Amino acid sequence: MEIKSAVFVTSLPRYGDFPGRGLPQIAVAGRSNVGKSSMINSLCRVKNLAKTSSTPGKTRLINVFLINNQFHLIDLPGYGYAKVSKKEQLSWGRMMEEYFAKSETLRTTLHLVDIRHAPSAGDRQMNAFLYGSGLPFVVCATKADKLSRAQRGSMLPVLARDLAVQPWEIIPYSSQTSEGRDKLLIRIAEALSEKD
Ligand SMILES: Nc1nc2c(ncn2[C@@H]2O[C@H](COP(=O)(O)OP(=O)(O)OP(=O)(O)O)[C@@H](O)[C@H]2O)c(=O)[nH]1
Ligand SMILES: [Mg+2]
Repeated sequence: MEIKSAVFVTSLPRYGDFPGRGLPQIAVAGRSNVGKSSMINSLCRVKNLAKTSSTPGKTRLINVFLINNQFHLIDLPGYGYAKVSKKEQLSWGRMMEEYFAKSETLRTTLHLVDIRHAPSAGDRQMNAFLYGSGLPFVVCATKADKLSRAQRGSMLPVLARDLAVQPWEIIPYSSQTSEGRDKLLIRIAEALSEKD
């Protein structure tokens, strides 16, 4: 699959308000600052399509992008950002619950984890939630450019063990070098064609 067009559609404080339900969806989930928005930009090859920031907690809304007039790419707000209040954490939780409950056309979730670190408690919770809901997902290990081959070789089994997937199922990804982009586009195309 090649991405020929990518446009921003809307930012939603509540998924229930989204009028564009119906098209298939691919969601991007992960800790704050893990590289969700950067991955969307590098996948689509559009520089500032999704807003990125070195300050975690930038994406507080569900951002929707329309790709190839064919499917919606959903940039979900990140979890695990220490500086958010209890109230904000609760509202994040409700937002995500509503999203996963109502996104009938969700084909797969790209679960992003940082390749440099063992999964956080939030990563493991997200993973348990995806497993528990029977939702298909793809683990992408972001910021792959920051590790050497040898360091990677020792991290992938750790990620695989903690997230209960096989090491070879994980896609190492770098928004800076586009490593993993072709592989991920193939997985997305597969996910989109599965129920068509
Ligand atoms: N070296 C490197 N840096 C990256 C990569 N992906 C993201 N970053 C950096 O990580 C920081 C966070 O990236 P974002 O894409 O904004 O992260 P996010 O997951 O969308 O964060 P929130 O919206 O806060 O949840 C930015 O400073 C990016 O430049 C990558 O593949 N390699
Ligand atoms: Mg973001």
